Amino acid sequence: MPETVLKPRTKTQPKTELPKLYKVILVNDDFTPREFVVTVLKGEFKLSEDQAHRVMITAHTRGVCVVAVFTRDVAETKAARATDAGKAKGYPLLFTVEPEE
Ligand code: TYC
Repeated sequence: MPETVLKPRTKTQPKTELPKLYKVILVNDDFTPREFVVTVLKGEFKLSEDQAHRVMITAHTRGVCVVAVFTRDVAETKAARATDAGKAKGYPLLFTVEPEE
């Protein structure tokens, strides 16, 4: 009697690696005006007035605040543009980038 060959029931999923994500972090300082920080957060990260204000206050009181998470290129470009916006006005405003755990 010929053996019955069973087809495996599981479908093989194509392996598409998810891109690693990076956090953009806002760092507090004693000089940049609060309203300017809010303006940069709204302009560069498309946060609402309310979101931008909360992020700014969190960085102001705790020292740092995660603004948003992006792929590496986008995170680095946005952090650099936002930091440069402060530099252009003579402020030490700083955005850094960290890989997500
Ligand atoms: N600490 C600043 C001030 O009192 C405001 C500020 C908040 C600056 C957050 C930077 O990431 C920052 N004017």
